[in-house]
Amino acid sequence: MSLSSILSADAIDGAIKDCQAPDSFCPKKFFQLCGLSKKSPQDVKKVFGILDNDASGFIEEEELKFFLQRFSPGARVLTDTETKAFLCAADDDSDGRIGADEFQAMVLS
Ligand SMILES: [Ca+2]
Repeated sequence: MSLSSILSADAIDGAIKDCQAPDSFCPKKFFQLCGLSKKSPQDVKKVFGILDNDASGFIEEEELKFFLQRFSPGARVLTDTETKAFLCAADDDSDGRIGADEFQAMVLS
């Protein structure tokens, strides 16, 4: 399973280019630009599985840092500020990591 089977390469490129400058990443905007906001809950869950690199059932801060690189290997890593803001925005139960339900709620709401 890879992201390119769910999202179009052009949409991914566009979303990555939009946040090339450090600290310009906005998760909501990214999910819209790459087309994920319009996908089914099942597809969003598949994407979650790819982002959860160690298959722990959660996206931890260390994995979140490399968020853009899962979409495109040449993309930059997120800055600490972006990683923390992303985590805060999604982490409803404040356990310091993003669960599948939290990810889905963030992407689809
Ligand atoms: Ca994980």
